[in-house]
Amino acid sequence: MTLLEGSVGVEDLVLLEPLEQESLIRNLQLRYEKKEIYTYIGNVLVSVNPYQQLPIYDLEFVAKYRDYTFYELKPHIYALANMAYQSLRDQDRDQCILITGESGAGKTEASKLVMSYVAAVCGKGEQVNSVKEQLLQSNPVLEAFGNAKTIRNDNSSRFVSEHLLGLGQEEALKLERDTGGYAYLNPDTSSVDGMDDDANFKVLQSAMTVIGFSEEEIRQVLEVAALVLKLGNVELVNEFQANGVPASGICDGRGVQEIGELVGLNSGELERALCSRTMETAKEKVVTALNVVQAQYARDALAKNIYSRLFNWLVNRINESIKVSTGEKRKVMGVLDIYGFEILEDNSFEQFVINYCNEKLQQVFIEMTLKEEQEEYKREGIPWVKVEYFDNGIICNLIEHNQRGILAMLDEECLRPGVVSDSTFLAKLNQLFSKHSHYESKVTQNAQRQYDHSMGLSCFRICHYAGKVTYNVNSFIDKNNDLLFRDLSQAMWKARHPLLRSLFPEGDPKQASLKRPPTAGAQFKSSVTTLMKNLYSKNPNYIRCIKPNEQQQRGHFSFELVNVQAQYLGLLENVRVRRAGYAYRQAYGSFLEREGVEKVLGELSMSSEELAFGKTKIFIRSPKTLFYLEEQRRLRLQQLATLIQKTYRGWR
Ligand code: AOV
Ligand code: MG
Repeated sequence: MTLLEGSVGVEDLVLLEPLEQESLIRNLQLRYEKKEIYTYIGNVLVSVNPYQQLPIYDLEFVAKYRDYTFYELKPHIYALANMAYQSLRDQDRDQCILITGESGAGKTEASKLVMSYVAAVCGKGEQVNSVKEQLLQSNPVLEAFGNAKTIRNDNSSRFVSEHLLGLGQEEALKLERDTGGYAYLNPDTSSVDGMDDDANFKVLQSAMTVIGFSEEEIRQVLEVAALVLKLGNVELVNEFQANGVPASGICDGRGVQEIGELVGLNSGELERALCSRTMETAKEKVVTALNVVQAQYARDALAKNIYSRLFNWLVNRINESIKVSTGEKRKVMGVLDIYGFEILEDNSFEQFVINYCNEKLQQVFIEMTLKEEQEEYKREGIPWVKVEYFDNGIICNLIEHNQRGILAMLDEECLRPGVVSDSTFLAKLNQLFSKHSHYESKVTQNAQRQYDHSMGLSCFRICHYAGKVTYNVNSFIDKNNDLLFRDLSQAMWKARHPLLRSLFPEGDPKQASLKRPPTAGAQFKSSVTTLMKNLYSKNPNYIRCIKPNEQQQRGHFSFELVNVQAQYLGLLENVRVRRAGYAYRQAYGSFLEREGVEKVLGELSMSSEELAFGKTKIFIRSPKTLFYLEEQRRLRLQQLATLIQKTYRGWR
């Protein structure tokens, strides 16, 4: 590995001198222009999307990276995958590979590369091979159901699918080939250059077979997916009750009949579920009619809900089948592809929860990096140097505190009897957090703070680790309440379709309790908590993905765009924490034992603060020292060469 700053910049940002946001981005740019898309921050991998196939992923590369340790070769995703794999195999530690970055930054590609590397190097044998196959085949399945074309990425991981069409099976599913015929499919995105829907569908089917789905299961999965599309075409019309109160009904067309045949659900049941709502109190049941707008909302909520449950079912089903083939006592390597920090022009509930998740990830990241450093110092027997860093616990708390956090306030407002609205929610926040150092709103802004005209009255602002984000509270209450009404889950449970029924266990009247299901915010918080527990129990490996330009074009590097992402990923803070103690460390060479190194360095009369001699490694505090040593080494080699040359001439 070349350490010195040369034409391709430093391979490890820890060695950057001077360390500033700008030099950091320039270094990434320099490397990107030389097609060096990978750079380290210690053992964290930064990856800049090349938007072109680079010849660095073939079996030759796999073989190379398998045989070397982390810093011996150029930075590469295979080096990281190899480190994780070896730690799993040799130290029996469960691994987690965390991949973050914004849409189109290359997260999914990175996760595929990690999986294919592990598949290529892990042992042979029938059992291993079948697990490998299943692992690799899980990708097309998840992509078919989880991806879609968006403005930012032609193959974005979303929970909407259009690849399902182009089936060759449309007869059985009664789907039309023309995607324009489905309200839920965006006609502009129905085809993507370079994507062959028919071929992809065959890949999907064979992948599902390899994973172990039976023909029957495959059929049922496709039927449920088809149901979602058909629901989108169910037309709802205005009706009026005898007393003139607006109600709604289903316009009984072909679509409704097809749904009946597809999943065994009669149109009466469907209509009742979509167009009315049952409220239960301790004493009685009250059925109210929904107007046409409410019914459309219910229909769309149901479709989204079926789809996301189907997707979760697929993920579980795949994991189960891999678990069965590996036997119970297995080690785990989890690959997590997580959407990064997001600041849009108008930020709502979705951005709020995504950014909360990223705030938590940042917290785990810093904590675990520090812990790892501390452990290494301990192992090496050198004293621990206290590291100053920004602890974002205060922001996490502002959001998630059980009684006094923003999420708790939102839930309280959603459950409170009486007139609640987004503005009563905001008023509550303003009252509670007016003095909080990471909370701002138009109301709380006082003389000391600059009055900011860009912030609307219906907004609050959080100072996240990555920057300030202004959230508009409009629809927070509704989105938090976005639960599936019991009428809908009960109707789904009544369908005669085995898979569909199994997706709605709470629809079983015997299961129905009067307890209110958790809000969207509470569900999100609990999954974040589970994720954090999971991370703390595993050895984490980080990949930070960066998108170099908005045009999905090769060779273009936009300084501004990358700058913003680097800020959201907290790269500079990462480098600081990482080199707060000693920037650089390396194992004593096998030829030069500890004493030898000490002696040589002693001769160079280095300051003792600059170096620490650990049990197996030497630690160097600042990059300057390292560069100085490298320079000395180069000079000595030159002297030596000259000397040899002279001697040689003398001989002649
Ligand atoms: P994402 O997963 O981060 O976005 P992808 O992994 O789908 O992004 O990458 C987007 C596109 O960039 C891919 O379809 C490839 O064309 C290209 N790409 C990414 N990484 C590489 C690479 N290492 N080599 C070559 N091309 C690459 V999203 O799922 O939208 O958040 O929701
Ligand atoms: Mg993706």
